[in-house]
Amino acid sequence: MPLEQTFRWFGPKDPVSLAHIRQAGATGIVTALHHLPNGVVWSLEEILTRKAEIEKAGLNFSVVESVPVHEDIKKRSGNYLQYIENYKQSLLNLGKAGIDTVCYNFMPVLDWTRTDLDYPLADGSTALRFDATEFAAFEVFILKRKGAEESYTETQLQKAHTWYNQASEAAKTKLIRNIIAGLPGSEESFTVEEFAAVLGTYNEVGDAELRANLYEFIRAITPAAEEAGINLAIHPDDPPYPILGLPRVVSTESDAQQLLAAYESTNNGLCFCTGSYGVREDNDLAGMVERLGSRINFIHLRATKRDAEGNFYEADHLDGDVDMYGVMKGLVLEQRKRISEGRIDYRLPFRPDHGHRMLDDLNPEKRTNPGYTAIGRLRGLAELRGLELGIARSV
Ligand code: DNO
Repeated sequence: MPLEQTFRWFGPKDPVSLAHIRQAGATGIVTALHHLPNGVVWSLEEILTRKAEIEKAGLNFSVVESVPVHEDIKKRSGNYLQYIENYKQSLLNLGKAGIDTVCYNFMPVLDWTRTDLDYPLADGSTALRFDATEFAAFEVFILKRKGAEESYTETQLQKAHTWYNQASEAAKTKLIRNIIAGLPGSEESFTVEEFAAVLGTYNEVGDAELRANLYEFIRAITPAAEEAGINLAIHPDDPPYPILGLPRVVSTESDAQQLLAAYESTNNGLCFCTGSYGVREDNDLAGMVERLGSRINFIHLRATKRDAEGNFYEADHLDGDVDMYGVMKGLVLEQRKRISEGRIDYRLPFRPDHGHRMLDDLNPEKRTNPGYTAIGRLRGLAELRGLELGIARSV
């Protein structure tokens, strides 16, 4: 049996329709109630309405990505106790609706971060990219974050300064927008002033505090997930290291092991995002699947290509630095193991994460979500599906 092939869908406003997703060959939908503000309870009624819409198109509501975690929970401040109760209630309601997988992340303030959303590749398509120099220019010279210089070497600062001096106003505005105006699926968006103020609210929350808050959160919600029959899947940090002076605690294999140990249950599991973990050279992805496989509840497959200066871009799904063969082989074996052990969670939903802007999507008139074009992801899914079939037939 193949791993479950899924596609992310941003709801009725997504320019990529459910009908098109079905033609891409995916059977499962990954989505969220994006119209609800962060922190509120997802009502059974709203969940069922969305589910019916998906099923009407001949697809399954496979994974929720994400039920967002309120900033108060990450900081254990303000109304965090209430927000945790709300979170548990949303899980119970999702369980009642028959949903069994929920993704979330615990990144302070910003979800995924890129500097360039249309980086031209040699073949004429465009990709998402993270440019370390531009990011440094943003935080040191535009945001003027206190102490930001300390995260950079003299050479990096010089390069950032040169970029800042030479870039046009339009380029600067675009950079700001790319970083803080919210990428698809992000839960928040900010102006520069708002952003500086929000960063300040983390002054007292360092690595140790954020870790403790995450593990407390996991211990609080996993019993509700067990009751609801829901497998939780925490998405790693993207990029997988601290940025903007904010702590990041889901970036490495050791981080993953610690959070899994905080509550031993298959309901407390991982979203194995090869694109995020794969930005770090010290993350051995195929080895991680072998060692952590029994706790992987959801999978994002994508390959980044990094360089020595800390830049990376999103390469083709089977290209880049990720050993996609090794990862896929590990997943195929994990699924067989689950079936032989009688586990019910052997679907192992994966989605082609992001895709290039290519072919018809390069038309400037056409509205697309950065990273979430139909065509680029369709190519990714097609390649991954073929890789899986080849492996499954030969092992
Ligand atoms: C980006 C996504 C993230 C992810 C969240 C999960 O493309 O992988 O936005 O959905 O971090 O909570």
